[in-house]
Amino acid sequence: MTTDTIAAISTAQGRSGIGVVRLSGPDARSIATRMLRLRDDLAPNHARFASIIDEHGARIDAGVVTWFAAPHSYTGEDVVEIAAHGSPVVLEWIVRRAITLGARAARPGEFTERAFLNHRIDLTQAEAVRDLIDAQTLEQARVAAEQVGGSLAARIRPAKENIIALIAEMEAGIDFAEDDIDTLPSEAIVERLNAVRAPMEELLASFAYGRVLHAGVKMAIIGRPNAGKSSLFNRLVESDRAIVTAIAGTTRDVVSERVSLGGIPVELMDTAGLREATDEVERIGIARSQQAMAEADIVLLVLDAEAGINEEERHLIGAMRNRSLLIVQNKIDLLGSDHTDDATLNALSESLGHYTATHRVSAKTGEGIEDLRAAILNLLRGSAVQERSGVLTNVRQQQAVHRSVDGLHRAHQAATSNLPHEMLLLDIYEALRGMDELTGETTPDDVLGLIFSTFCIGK
Ligand SMILES: Nc1nc2c(ncn2[C@@H]2O[C@H](COP(=O)(O)OP(=O)(O)OP(=O)(O)O)[C@@H](O)[C@H]2O)c(=O)[nH]1
Ligand SMILES: [Mg+2]
Repeated sequence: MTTDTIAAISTAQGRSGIGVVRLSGPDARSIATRMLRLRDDLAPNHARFASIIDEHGARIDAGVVTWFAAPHSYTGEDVVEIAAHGSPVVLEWIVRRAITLGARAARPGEFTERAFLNHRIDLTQAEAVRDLIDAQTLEQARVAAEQVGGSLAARIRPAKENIIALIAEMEAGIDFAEDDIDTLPSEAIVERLNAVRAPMEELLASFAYGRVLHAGVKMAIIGRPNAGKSSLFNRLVESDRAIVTAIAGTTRDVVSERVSLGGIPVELMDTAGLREATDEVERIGIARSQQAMAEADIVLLVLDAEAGINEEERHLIGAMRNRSLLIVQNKIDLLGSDHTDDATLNALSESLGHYTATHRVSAKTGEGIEDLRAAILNLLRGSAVQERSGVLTNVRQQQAVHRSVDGLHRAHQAATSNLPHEMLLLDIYEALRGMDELTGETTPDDVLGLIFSTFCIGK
């Protein structure tokens, strides 16, 4: 347990209706009461009206104060929250006053760090608190909220219990080998390792969705001039963000906008049409298009359905074989009413082989845009099913689970080659260590410090 008391403004910087200063630590309550005039004493989990007073008893503000008694608080320590009017001057004064009375200014994330150190939450829950605050889409928030509730730890719990049971039995077998206790047969060990490995591998696979959900993706819209890239871009971002004209070579620079697709943050980039540049500005613009294409996680190639496909586009498609590529045939409105059977379109689809799934849209009328959105979303999620409870959302978590799966894998090999149990145990311990690393039980202090330093002050 920590012995000092920390204080910080927990609400956002700037003016607001209400602002909250939070205190946590053994002296939280005594420090708070010395700057408050209360009609009724503080009581655990009860809000109290109070005047906030300076050292001479003069009133600075009035607010609502709540005391959460240890250990039933966010940090596990005594916590007092003073909700005053949201004036930065007042809130900063309250923190200064608390410091004068014996508190210390909290570091970023220190409240959550204390919650972790006091075993109120594990490391995945702490990370989820940060993710929840940082969420840019509702889907990110939902997944984070589940994780704050401990869904990730819950997901590995059965595997961890099984591993510990297996270790205990194997250790007993080694320790009492002379006392005639049966050592586990290799087949039984392999079977039990498999039972643990399967869910851990599934968890590892969840990172595909978690990463996309967490970090978002970049998507570049490319194609020849006048194909309708900017028009499509505007459709997808649902605003007239990029300039659209009938002049080929309208877009000269990369225009980007963040949108949420199915809750996944997507940075959409409209680019200059690819062709032989006619001047210096266009040359630079096209170089930037190439750059955007190289950086993008997904490339959306826009073809002009009426004009068909040219050699350059065919070449580009060939070069994108190992990338995530969506081919869009735009301007289908120009093909007449029965374009679903259009010979040019179908011929193109067939000629593309691997990419038969081209998407037919009209950026002008909006036809096909919803289907395109759905196709993009499918590609974003990849093979990963949309999982809500307990997905790995950062590289640290992924590496921890990786360590565990690697250990299980090696243990499996050792067991099938009948290596001595002492050797096998080393790998199984490694698997356990990976699990503990995920929840923070064996995470070194400097790593913890790094994690919590990415939090906001006051959380
Ligand atoms: N009929 C029809 N016209 C379209 C469609 N999409 C775009 N256009 C028109 O095609 C022309 C070029 O559209 P843009 O969106 O500027 O094309 P772009 O690919 O961004 O062109 P650059 O920026 O020059 O590379 C404009 O006149 C658009 O109105 C469509 O689906 N149907
Ligand atoms: Mg354009």
